[in-house]
Amino acid sequence: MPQELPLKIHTDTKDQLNSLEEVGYAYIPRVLQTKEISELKKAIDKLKPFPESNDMTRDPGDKLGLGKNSIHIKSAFNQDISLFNCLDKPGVIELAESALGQDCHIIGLTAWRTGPGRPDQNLHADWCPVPLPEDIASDPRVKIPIFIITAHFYLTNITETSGPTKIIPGSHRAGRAPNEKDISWNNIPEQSVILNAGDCVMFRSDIWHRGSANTSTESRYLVQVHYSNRWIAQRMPPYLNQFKFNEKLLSKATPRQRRLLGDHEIAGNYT
Ligand SMILES: O=C(O)CCC(=O)C(=O)O
Ligand SMILES: [Fe+2]
Repeated sequence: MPQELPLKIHTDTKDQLNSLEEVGYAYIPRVLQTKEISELKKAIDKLKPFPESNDMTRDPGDKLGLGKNSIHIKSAFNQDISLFNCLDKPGVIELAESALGQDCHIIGLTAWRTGPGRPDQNLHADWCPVPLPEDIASDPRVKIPIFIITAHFYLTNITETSGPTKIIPGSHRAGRAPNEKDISWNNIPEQSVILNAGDCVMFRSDIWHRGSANTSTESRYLVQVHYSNRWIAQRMPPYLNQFKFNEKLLSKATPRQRRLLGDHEIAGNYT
């Protein structure tokens, strides 16, 4: 039986940040209530894929080899107010800001519906920003900065058959991304993120993880908010000035939401 990832309930943001630094992820339970969950699922069902943004759907094309009923839509905040409001959910944004700086922003926001038959992803790191020899990366005196974190908002109860995210705790200390032969790190196996709809898990980009096969009959709904340190460029496809913010949604944004979308104070020599 696959091992379950320990999901510790943290007392405060400092304790959550400590978890991101020590084991590479933090659990934040009950971030979304029932009404928000159902609004978000409805919003995801209505999302329009833009091929020029490399959005993916099961049909036609199926570039990701996604399962039945699957979609993967980037910049999903731009299409619906409930997705827009995932930018700064209370309980989550405080951790993003304390890990990445009070001037952090999002580099993307992706909505997924992963249907029955969605295959296993390979174990990967989204980005390993500081490759190091393993003995240095694992030395407790070395604190590798966090540059990017992703918040996973699960909109479906997750069991072993619904395609849980798998994480190897502590693997950000490997100093490298996994190769195709790696199935564990430091004798620690991958572990399944089993939780309830409305719960959130935040993880740093250098942690080894993957999405797993959906062997159930239900689709798994997931919103990913990708936060980064301000110095990391935002990436909202289609590129070269073709992406246009949805003016109607932007007109309702709070100052913090605008900053998360890139409306920054000028800073440093590069602005
Ligand atoms: O589907 C998941 O649970 C994980 C997805 C993932 O790791 C990715 O999109 O890079
Ligand atoms: Fe990933």
